[in-house]
Amino acid sequence: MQCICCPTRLEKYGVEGDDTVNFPKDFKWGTATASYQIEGAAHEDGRGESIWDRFSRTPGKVLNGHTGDVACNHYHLYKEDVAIMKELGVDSYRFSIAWPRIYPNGTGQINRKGLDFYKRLVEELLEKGIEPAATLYHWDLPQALEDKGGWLKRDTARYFQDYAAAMFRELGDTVKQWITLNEPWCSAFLGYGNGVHAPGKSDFNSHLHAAHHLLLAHGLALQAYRELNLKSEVGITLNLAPQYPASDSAQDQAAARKADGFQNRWYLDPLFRGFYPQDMPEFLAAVAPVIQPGDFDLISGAVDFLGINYYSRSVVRSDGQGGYEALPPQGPVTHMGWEVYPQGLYDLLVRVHEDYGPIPLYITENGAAYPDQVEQGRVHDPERTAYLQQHFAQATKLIEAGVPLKGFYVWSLLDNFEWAFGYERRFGIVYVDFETQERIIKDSGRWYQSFLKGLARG
Ligand code: IFM
Repeated sequence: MQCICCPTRLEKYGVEGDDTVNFPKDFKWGTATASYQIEGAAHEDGRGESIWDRFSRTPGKVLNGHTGDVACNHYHLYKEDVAIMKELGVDSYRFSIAWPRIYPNGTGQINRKGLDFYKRLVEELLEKGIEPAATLYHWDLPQALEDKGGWLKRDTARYFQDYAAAMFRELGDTVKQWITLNEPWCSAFLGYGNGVHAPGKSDFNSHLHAAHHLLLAHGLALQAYRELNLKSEVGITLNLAPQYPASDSAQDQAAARKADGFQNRWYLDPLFRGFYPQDMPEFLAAVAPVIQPGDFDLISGAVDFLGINYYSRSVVRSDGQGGYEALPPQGPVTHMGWEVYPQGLYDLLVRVHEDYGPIPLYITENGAAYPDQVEQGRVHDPERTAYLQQHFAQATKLIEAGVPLKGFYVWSLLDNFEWAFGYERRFGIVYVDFETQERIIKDSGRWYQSFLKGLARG
């Protein structure tokens, strides 16, 4: 790895014990968002219904009955938002494309007006010197496809390939990084396993069918991408969380291994080894009926990078019956109730690198929700700043340890629709007043800005 380093002291930002920050000059610093969480304009320019439109309208599913109808109105305010990113000084912006804006029914004719929005966004970003990084699927499946069975059906993976291929053709290398799927574990388990996310189905075994079809969709999209010989990069983003055993006992160690199988290896193994974890017999039996010859060749096609979303860890112990249970958080928590555990980022990426690498890695999401308030036009969020500082410090340790970490995207640029929590959980480094759509850069955003100013970048 080329390492023309710029020493910047995180110490001066109050991170104890962390010395010199050695970020390569070409390290990408960014912020991330997702279509349904920020765009709004749910009924404009021919956009079709997504599973989140339907789900958020189902009583009791989303806190306070919030929906993404308006969200941050980014569809109309994208220029203002790109200007904020420019002011912050980020290199790259990770956004997602809403499939139902492109294909209102999931398939068929492209809705040019929907596509034009992303063309305008990409153009604006490039004009401001910010690299576009686009995720093709961040959970907003067209409802029309869900009506045909959604991710429980193999056809959905084929429709996704068509949609992905169209986006590769239309936007091509203007997007510097393509991410096929965001967090397939969430789409599969939260959507079809326990039903806390759209489409709200709950059947443990069939969620593994959804997971398989999502992985297949990734593989098919990758195949379409390679056929076009594009010069940008393509990868996938997983939400991974290290699972630590509560004790040294053999039972707790086995429990942690199981939890790791469920959360991490069920996705990492097929992607990078070409098969599901063999130590998970119940899972293997459940998924067997939907696997077809050739699936794993597609799923394990070579990617240019792996995106990892890291927020927290779990500490697990044996439940005494061959299963496992998570202990309550062992330290300070964010507004989501997630433990703040920066060391987990280091442990996780070292492990992924050792077990599945070498593969370039990006942290495609990291950030924290806190109950922010506006005081005299300012938002003081020292906990979020500390959270970011501590995780950036782990990123430097990773680089020093030789892990090929290429970039870091803060989640999120804006406060936004936090899924089942509606607008009650604020992750932004930019505050959004959802009544007036006013944006206020929070202290954490200002900190990020001055951190970026201090770096020598190439
Ligand atoms: O808001 C989400 C995002 O959509 C996916 N990753 C986790 C974030 C925080 O919950």
